Amino acid sequence: MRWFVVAVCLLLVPISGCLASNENEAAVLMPEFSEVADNGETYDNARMSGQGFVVIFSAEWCSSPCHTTMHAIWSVRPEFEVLVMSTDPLVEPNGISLSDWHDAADAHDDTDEDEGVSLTTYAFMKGAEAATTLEIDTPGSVAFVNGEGVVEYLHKGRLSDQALIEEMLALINA
Ligand SMILES: [Ca+2]
Repeated sequence: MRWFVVAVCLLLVPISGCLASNENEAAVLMPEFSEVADNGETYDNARMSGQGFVVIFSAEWCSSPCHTTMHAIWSVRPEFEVLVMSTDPLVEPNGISLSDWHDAADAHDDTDEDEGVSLTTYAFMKGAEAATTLEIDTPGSVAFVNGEGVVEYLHKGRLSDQALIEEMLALINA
């Protein structure tokens, strides 16, 4: 059966690129997005192209497992530019602004004596449409995207496995 499919593809290649599209059919692309983050800068696909990047799908009101995941990635790769997108379409849900949200995430590892780290290079923004397109309906998922915009790995739920984070950053050449 397979030879037959290949034969048909060969016949169609000049008009449809049949073989090429078959090879790529499993590729999931980072959806189109353009969002203003809490730092006032606009992030979109064009800005992020040519480099591997990480998107944490979270929400303003998600502390667990979201904050754990954010700090786990920071501990593996401090000062890496991570996009933190909210799956909640509401502007300032529960009165929480993007800046409030960033502050709360920074405070996750604070103790009485020590403020720990601050996620200074993380950009917090809305992203419900992108999340929906990727079929992410709950906060706490992480997308590892390569320089061509392909989602190489989509992790659902808490991500605190440092070896796995290292491996996926290598996968996207980040
Ligand atoms: Ca902190």
